[in-house]
Parts: sequence; structure tokens; C-alpha cells
Amino acid sequence: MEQEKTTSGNIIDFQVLKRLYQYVKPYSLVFYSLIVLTLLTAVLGPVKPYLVSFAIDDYVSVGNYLGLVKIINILIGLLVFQAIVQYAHTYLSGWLGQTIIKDIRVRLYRHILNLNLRFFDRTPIGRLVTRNVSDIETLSQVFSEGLAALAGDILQIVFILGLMFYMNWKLTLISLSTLPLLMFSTYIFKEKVKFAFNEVRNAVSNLNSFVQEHVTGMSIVQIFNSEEREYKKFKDINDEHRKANIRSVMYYSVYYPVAEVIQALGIGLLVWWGAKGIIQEDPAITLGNLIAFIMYIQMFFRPIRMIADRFNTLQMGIVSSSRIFKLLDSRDQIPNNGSYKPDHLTGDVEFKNVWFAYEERNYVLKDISFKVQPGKSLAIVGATGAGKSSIINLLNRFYDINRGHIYIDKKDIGEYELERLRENIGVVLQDVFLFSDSIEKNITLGNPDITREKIMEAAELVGARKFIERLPGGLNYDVKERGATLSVGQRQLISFIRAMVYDPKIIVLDEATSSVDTETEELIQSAIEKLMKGRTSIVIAHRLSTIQNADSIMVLDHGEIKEVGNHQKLLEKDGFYRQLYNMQYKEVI
Ligand code: DUT
Ligand code: MG
Repeated sequence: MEQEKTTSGNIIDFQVLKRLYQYVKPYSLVFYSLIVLTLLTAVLGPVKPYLVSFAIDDYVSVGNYLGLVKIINILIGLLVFQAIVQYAHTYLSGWLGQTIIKDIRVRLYRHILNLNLRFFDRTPIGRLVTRNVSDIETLSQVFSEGLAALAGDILQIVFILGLMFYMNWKLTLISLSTLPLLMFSTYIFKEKVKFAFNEVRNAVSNLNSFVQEHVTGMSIVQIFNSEEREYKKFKDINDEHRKANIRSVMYYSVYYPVAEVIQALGIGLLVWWGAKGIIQEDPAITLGNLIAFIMYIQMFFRPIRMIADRFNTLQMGIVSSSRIFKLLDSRDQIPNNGSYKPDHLTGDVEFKNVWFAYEERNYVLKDISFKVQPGKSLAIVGATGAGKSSIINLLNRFYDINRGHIYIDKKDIGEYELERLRENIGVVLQDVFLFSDSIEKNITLGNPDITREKIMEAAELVGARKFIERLPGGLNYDVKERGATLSVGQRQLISFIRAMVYDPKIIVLDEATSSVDTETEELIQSAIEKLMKGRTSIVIAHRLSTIQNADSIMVLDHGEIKEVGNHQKLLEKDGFYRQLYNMQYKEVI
């Protein structure tokens, strides 16, 4: 597990707090009200025992009934006021915390949406999910539980101590005598619990990834008859989880009674000493004092027990914040400085001496140059890993190239406004990704400009209308997670429609290699022909029919262009293409 540390290594990183304050600023009125409320809460509590002591010594002991009623009224008023303050405090701190979480989460997601794909290649998905969900949750505790509460607790302790010393310093010292014992046992407990919690966290994360991975891969588990083995593994992991949890429960079950006993011991000492003083008529000790002190002991043991917790919460919140800020600071965005927004394209594509590497200097495309005239089609063929899909990734700027130029309509693609560029290039990827939503939403991706009529038109065009109409609910049919309820071929057809609804001038198609039944195969083949018709198309072809129909074929090998020409010419040439053809397609014919 990643070691959790604040960026500067300080116990509390003020740099991070300062930056968090930026998010508080828009709600500074609420924030400052909260501070005032915290102060009030810290001060109001300790006033009550003082009033009680005053009432007993100055009114009860001398039989002043009217005076007592006055004090009782003040106490009731104070209680009501305190209740209101507490209500406002809890509500506002919750409100502030949640509002800030929302702001940061939205901002973070916006940032993630604009990061380039290179970033996602490097960053595990799980980490991004953690940032966006649990780290932000932890961060909110800085507001709701950490900072304000910590300040309130400290203030309350100081205030109580002040009042106590003011009232009676001897009783104060006796009350404090058991404090070191409490602090010591709290310290031991915290250390133990920290360790146990770490184990629990690890166990939970093991449990999560096990369940996630094995439910996803259930078919493999069942195909290879490993249910029993998996079951046993799962039981073991669960056992770890249980043990870790019970250990932490054990520490709690010891600590709480011990803390109670220490507190009771403190009260006992106080009562013993105080009562003795009262019986011996020591003028320094009054009954009122004694009763007030018993109340104070209970009042200040609680925040002392909580302080370590609050401190932890605060620190964890700061760690989470600094991680979120680190992600927000990542500058892996695709530069979108272009301003060229043509009304329509003719669809002329040119690659000129293009070099490209996913990672430093490890070139997967080397000096690639080719042209596709408007309305013409280019088929790219080559062995797996040759760099075919990479070419596609460059055209609509999923990745920016290292060297060379890519032109569309004789203009460098960097000069286009990114949105306009992508709008004009229809892309069908090798792996079709569907969201767990209706077919309609999967095609429009939420764009309200794409009407149902437009979708059905496109569906008609690619020949998928019948298949959609046959589904229960038609366009409303829910495809479930990643399109689980559709066949591979059906998913491809949907991705064709998705590319077609924008009626792009350029179409880029990464043919899927997976085989489908003959009926669907025919559907897909004719759909591809329709897709390409009248458009400039670049197709990474696996189907012989697509290759043969292309105006030109480019053979790619290890990132280099080996041959270019049409089917007949390349066969005659007896080179790479011929070899590929012999290996992959001969038996088909
Ligand atoms: N590669 C990466 N990172 C990526 C994608 C690919 O390093 O995100 C590497 C793997 C491979 C080379 O780039 O060595 C070319 O990959 P590409 O996906 O372009 O190959 P392909 O020709 O499309 O192969 P296939 O026919 O298997 O789809
Ligand atoms: Mg590929």
C-alpha cells in the first residue's frame, strides 16, 4: 500500500490548508459564522458548572429561594441558546463540507475529462476512482470534523482549565492528577489501533479487488472448474479481514472501560479530598465548588480523549487534499490552441514524415507518409503490434505526434479547434465500449442535437434498423454494463451508428478481429461499405472484402510502411502483402 505522507513532511501542512481555503472563500460568510459558533460552543458548556457552583454556595446554602430561581432561569436560557448554537453549528459545518466536496469533485472531474490519453495509460483507473470518491470524502472531514472541532476542543480545554484555576486551584490540581494516566493509556491505545486499522484497510482492499476481479472473470473461473479453489481463497481472505477487525474491536473494548475507570478514579479522589475539606470546614472548599468540579472532570476528559482522533482525521484529510491537488496540478492536457473552424471539410488527409512514440523515443511509428484523396479509401494491413491502431489515435489527436505533420485539407491538425476536428472524424475503435445505458444514450452520448429520427436514419443506412427494432423497447433498450446483453456484432453495429450520426467527412475504422455469425457478418460488411461510401476513409482492415474494395492498401510492419498499392498490384509484387495474404486469407477463398 502507498505510504501516506503529507507533501512537506510537516505534521500539518499549512500550504495545503491555505489552498483549501481557496475553496472556502466563496462561502466565507458561512465559514466565519462557523468560527464564531465554534467559539460560542467552546465557551457556553463550561459556564454551566460555574453557575451551578454559584447557585449552591450563594443561594442554596443561605436559603435564598428567589436568587436560586433567577440562576435556574439563566441556566435554562443558556441551555436553549446552546441547543440553537449546536444546531446551527452541526448544520452549517455539514453544509460547508458537502458544498466544498461537490465543488472540488466537479472541478476534479472536469480536469480529468481534459487530460490526454497518455496520462490514462500511465495511471491506474483505481487510483483515479479513489481520488474522485474516497479521497474527497476524507477531505471533507477536514471541515466537518477536523479543523473546527479540533480548535473547539482545544479552546474548551483551555477555558475549562482557566475557570477551574480561578475557582479553586487545589481542587484543580487534584482533578488533573489522573490526567497523565489517561493520556498515557490513550497514547498506547492510539498506536495499537492505528496498526490494526492499517491491517483492516489492507484486508478490505484485498477483499475488494478479489471480488471485483473474480466476478468479472467468472466465466474463466467456471470454465476451468476452479470454483472450489476460489471459494477457499475467498474464505482465507475473509478470515484475514475478520481477524483484523476483531483485533481493532478488542482494543476498543479494553480502552473504553479503562478510560472510564481512570475518570472515575479522578472523581473519587476529588470527592474524597473535597468532602474531607468541607467536613473539616476548610474555607477554601465549598460544596458548590466540589459539584462544579465533578462536572468539569467529565467535561474535559472527553475532548482530551477525542483530540488524538481529531488530529488523525485532520491529517488524513490533508494527505487526501494534497493528493487531489497533485492530480489537479498535472498538466497532461491536449493543447487546444487551434482556432480554425471550417464550415465543412473536403476530407483530404495527409501524413508527412510522422514519428510517434507512446513512451520516450520508443518509436512505434517511424517516418510515416501517405495521402488519402477526398472520398477515397485507404486500408492499412499488418501484423499485430505493427502500429495500425496507433495511426488512428493520431488523426483526431488522442495523442500528439513527436515529429512530422498531419494535414487535413492541407491544414495542420494542430491548427483546428479540437472539438471541430473531432466532430469531422468519425471513429470506430477496435474494442467497442458501451456505457450501461439505453441504446439511444450510447449513440448520442447525451448530445441533444442528435434526434431519434437522425439515429434511425443512420441505423437504416448501416442496416441496423431491424436489429434495433427487434429489441424490447427499441432505442430505450438498456444494454447493461459494457453492453453485456448484446452480441459482439450488435455492439459493433451500434458503434457504427455512433460514428455515423454526425455524418463525418472522414471515417476511421479499426475493424474488430472477433468473428461473428454469418448473418451479422454480412450485415457488418455491408454496413462498412455504406460507412465508407462518399467519405474519406482509413480502415484498419482484417476482412479480405474490405481490403479488396479499398482504393489503396498500405502494409505496415514494425511501425514502417513496407508497401503501398492496390490488391492486384501488391499480389503481383510478391512481397510483404503477398506473404500476409498467403498466411491469413488463402484458405478462405
Ligand atoms: N502501444 C503502446 N501503448 C499503447 C498502445 C500501443 O505502447 O497505448 C504499443 C504496442 C505495440 C505498438 O504500440 O508495440 C503498436 O500498437 P498498435 O495498437 O498500434 O498495434 P496494431 O497494429 O493496432 O495491433 P493489432 O492488430 O493487434 O490491433
Ligand atoms: Mg489495433
